[in-house]
Amino acid sequence: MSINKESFERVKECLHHGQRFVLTTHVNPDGDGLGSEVGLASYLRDLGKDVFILNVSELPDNYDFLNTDGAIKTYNGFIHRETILTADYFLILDISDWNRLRDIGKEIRKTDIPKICIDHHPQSGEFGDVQLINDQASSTGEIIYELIKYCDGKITPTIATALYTSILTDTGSFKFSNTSARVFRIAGDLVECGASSEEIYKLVYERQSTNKVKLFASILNRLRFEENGRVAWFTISKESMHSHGAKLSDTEGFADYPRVISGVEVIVMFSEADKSRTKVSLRSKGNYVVNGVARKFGGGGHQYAAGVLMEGSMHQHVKSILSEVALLLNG
Ligand SMILES: [Mn+2]
Repeated sequence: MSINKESFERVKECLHHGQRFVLTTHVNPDGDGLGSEVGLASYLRDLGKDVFILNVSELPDNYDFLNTDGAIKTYNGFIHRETILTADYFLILDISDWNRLRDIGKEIRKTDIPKICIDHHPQSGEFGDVQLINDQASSTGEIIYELIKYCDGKITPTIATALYTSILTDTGSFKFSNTSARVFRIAGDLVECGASSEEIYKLVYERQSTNKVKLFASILNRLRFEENGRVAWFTISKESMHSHGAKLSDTEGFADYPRVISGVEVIVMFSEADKSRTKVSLRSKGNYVVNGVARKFGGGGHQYAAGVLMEGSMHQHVKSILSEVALLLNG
C-alpha cells in the first residue's frame, strides 16, 4: 500500500498551517523512530516552527549524535503538560499503537488536538486523524524523506544524517528484504546531501559497551534450538542483565544475530522487561511471516520482525510462543 498524493497534500497543509508541533515515537525508540523525529523536526524548524520531541523512553547512548541540540526530551507528565496542551498538531512517528506510546499516548489521546501518524508498520485499525502509512516503505525515515521532497523542502546535512540513520537501522544495514532499489537511491541522495555513511555506521554500531558485549557472549553460550535447528531461541533474565551491568535497551540487535546460523529460519528472544512482564522479539529470515504469532498474543510488527510485551514471567510464555512458532513452521 503506497501513499497517495492527497495524503501527502493533507499533511503538507497541516505542517504549513500549524506553529507548534509535538513529535513522539514508540517506547524503546530505535534508529528509525529517532531519525524520523530529528529529520522531521529539523525540517519544521527550518520553516520557522516551534518543535518539541518528547519520548517516553530515554535516548539510547548510541543515538546521542542525533541529539546535538538537546531537543530530544524524555517525557514527564508534570513538566510537559503545558507543551502537550498547547500543541497545534501531534506527529506520531514509526508507530500506530497507543499501547506502545505509554503515558504520553494517554495524554495525547485525551486532547482534541489533531494527530498525524507517519508509519510503515502494517496497521491494525484506524489510528490518528491524518495518516501517512506505507507498509512497503523500508522505514518511517523513507516516508519523511518523501514528505519533505513533496513539500519541496531542502534536505540539509542534519536532515540527511537523521534520515540515513532511519534507513540504515531499519534495513539492518541494507541487508533485509525491505532494501529496495528505491532505498539505495534515497540513501545515495542523503549521502549527497551530507550524510556520512561511514561516520553514521560507526556511531550507531561501533560504540557498544563491554558490558553489552559480555552479556551477548553469555547469551550465545545459552542459545537453544528447536525444529531441527530451524528455530533458535534464548532468554535474558533481569538478573543476567544486572550481573553484566547491562540494561534492557542493550539487548537491541541481539535477536538479529542468530540469523548468521545456517538452517535457522526463525529466532525468538525472551527478555525480562520487569518483574511481571516479558518482552518477546521474533525475527525471520524471510521464509516465514512472524507478525501473526505476535498478534495472536496481543503484539504486532513487521512480517519478518515483530514483538509482543506479555504480562507474566518469562518461563510462563516460552512454551506457548515456541509451540506457536512450531505450528507456523509445520503448517
Ligand atoms: Mn521503523
